[in-house]
Amino acid sequence: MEYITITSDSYESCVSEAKAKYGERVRIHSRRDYTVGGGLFAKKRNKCEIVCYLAPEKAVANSQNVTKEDLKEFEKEARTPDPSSLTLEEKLETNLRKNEGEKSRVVDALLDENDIKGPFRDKVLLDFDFSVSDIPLELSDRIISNVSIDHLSQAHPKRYMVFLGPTGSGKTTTLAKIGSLYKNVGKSVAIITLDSYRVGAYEQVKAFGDAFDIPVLLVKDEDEVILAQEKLRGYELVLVDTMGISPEDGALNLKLKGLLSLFRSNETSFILTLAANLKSGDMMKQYKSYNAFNISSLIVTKLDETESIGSFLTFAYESGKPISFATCGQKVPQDLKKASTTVVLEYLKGFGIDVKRLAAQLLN
Ligand SMILES: Nc1nc2c(ncn2[C@@H]2O[C@H](COP(=O)(O)OP(=O)(O)OP(=O)(O)O)[C@@H](O)[C@H]2O)c(=O)[nH]1
Ligand SMILES: [Mg+2]
Repeated sequence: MEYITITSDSYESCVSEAKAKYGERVRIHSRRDYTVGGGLFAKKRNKCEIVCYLAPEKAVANSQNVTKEDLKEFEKEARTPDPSSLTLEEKLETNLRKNEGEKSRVVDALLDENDIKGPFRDKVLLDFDFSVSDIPLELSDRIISNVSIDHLSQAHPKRYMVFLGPTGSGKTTTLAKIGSLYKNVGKSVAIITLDSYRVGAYEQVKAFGDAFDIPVLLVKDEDEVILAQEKLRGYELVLVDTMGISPEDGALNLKLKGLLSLFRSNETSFILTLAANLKSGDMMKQYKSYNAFNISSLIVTKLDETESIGSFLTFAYESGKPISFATCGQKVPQDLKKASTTVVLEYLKGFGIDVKRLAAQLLN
């Protein structure tokens, strides 16, 4: 049997078109309602698609002497009731079921595409209201309302900010960007680096310090930490760079812990810096290996090297820690963003949310 698909703006216009083209033999096999366009600015449009087939001529002309084949056709037809014969409640019920199936597929696809998994996905989907007209908007709203942003430490950073994280995650580069950011708003900023291990580490951070007129002190042991703290007593913000360590390197871990224990906890924030292109499970492993430092917030780096911020959001939710900054490139100091819901929205994929346009509209 040949099936014909007709698409239009409403069910009624689909049926009119089918009847005009194929006459009284046309039977509706199925119907699908959906929307196109949308996002924050583009208006959504309702569309309807029907799949029809033509009943055999003899079955229409002569309902007596029906063959088994005819009966099968009529049974098939009977399972797909003619929508014009349904009550309003039945119609609503049928549409609702079809729409919910369709909408939950859209939700799953968006969450999969953004690598949003585990407890975070469950939380986002808890009591999800599939009756809303704009599913991507509802979903993005639920995602951002379950993301914790550390606005307080952005506005009032503690005196010591310690940058922790695996090798190459972007600690030193991000520290330089943040140093420049606070210097530009009038804070006196200094840097202490504990990284006397990697060749060129001091030269790298010193070059950033020189570029932004920020003093840099290299400390190698616990006595030097105390001396550096005394020397920098007059500075409002002291950024502390650390060496990237692997969780397996017990000796270096111990050394770092010893040095960092000299920073008083009430005036120090320990920040974990992780690259966005890691899988959420690997981020969690890293987080656990730094847990002894009492991490207070998270920085996500290298957003420019990944498709979506979803893995990081999945991890951040599981860790229970807020996000303070995000970086999106190698340029110092430009490629730094204070974490915000706008940044999160900007890096969600496939939601059709034009954040740049939104920002431009808000500014006008
Ligand atoms: N694409 C991209 N690269 C970045 C970003 N942040 C840092 N990088 C690059 O990542 C590399 C490592 O950055 P570092 O700041 O040296 O990383 P680190 O964590 O201090 O590394 P170690 O001190 O060796 O542990 C450098 O080439 C940076 O330019 C970012 O947001 N995007
Ligand atoms: Mg470094």
